[in-house]
Amino acid sequence: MTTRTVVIIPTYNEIENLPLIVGRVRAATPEVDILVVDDNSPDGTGALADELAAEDHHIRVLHRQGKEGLGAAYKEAFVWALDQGYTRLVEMDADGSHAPEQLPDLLAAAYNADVVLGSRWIPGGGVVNWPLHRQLLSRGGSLYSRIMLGLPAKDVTGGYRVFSAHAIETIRLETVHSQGYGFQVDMLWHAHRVGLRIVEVPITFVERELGESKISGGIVVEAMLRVTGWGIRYLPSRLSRKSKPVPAEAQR
Ligand SMILES: Nc1nc2c(ncn2[C@@H]2O[C@H](COP(=O)(O)OP(=O)(O)O)[C@@H](O)[C@H]2O)c(=O)[nH]1
Ligand SMILES: [Mg+2]
Repeated sequence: MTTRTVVIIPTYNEIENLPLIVGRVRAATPEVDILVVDDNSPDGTGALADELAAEDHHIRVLHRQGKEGLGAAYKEAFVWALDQGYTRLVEMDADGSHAPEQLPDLLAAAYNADVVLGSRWIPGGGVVNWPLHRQLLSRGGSLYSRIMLGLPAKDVTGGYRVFSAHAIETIRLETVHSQGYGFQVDMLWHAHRVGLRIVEVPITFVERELGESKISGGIVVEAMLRVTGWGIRYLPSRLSRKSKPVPAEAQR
């Protein structure tokens, strides 16, 4: 089967970053397509995306009604991408934190995995200019999720990932309910439970220089509460089956 790859870039008020990230992706991986998923950004990011798409047939745009969070944007984009026949679906932030120049490394790993996680917290990975409180949140959140859920990864909250179409189909998106960044943990938790092959590839995450972060306390609390709830709910079965994957049909 031919490999067809799409890089999905969710945007909310990223008008300064969008042309930069799109240009870098096109230069680093000319054969892949790009889907910008804009939540009706007040700063006009969506209109700019349309202009870029009009000049380059590798670029497509999905316009959503309003800001509903990263999870909702990605879910709609995944459905679109499967429908279009893409075989590999990449998640990438618009703000330059995920270097397109490292995408070939992730795509190479995708030949032997269903889910490739760009990882800051394995040897060779790291962060640049990221405030200490964000590093602690990321490391702490990853550690907590590993303990509570038995997730087989060091960086569980990252948003630089490659999923095979098979992975997205097997995960069953209608069972993934997290809206904010907890979505990333949720996807990984689903992937793990259905027994998909997950690998981590080191990345260097560079904090944005333009625009503003959309993270909020509410997003962090949502993720924490969900992880705690899942951990408690699934602890008995984890203990009894020592982390044997649960078949897709058994998921709720
Ligand atoms: N479509 C869409 N994109 C979003 C939303 N929230 C965040 N993003 C995008 O998700 C990516 C990561 O967001 P960012 O604010 O940089 O998060 P941080 O890196 O964790 O501080 C960026 O490309 C944002 O524009 C949303 O509600 N809808
Ligand atoms: Mg960012």
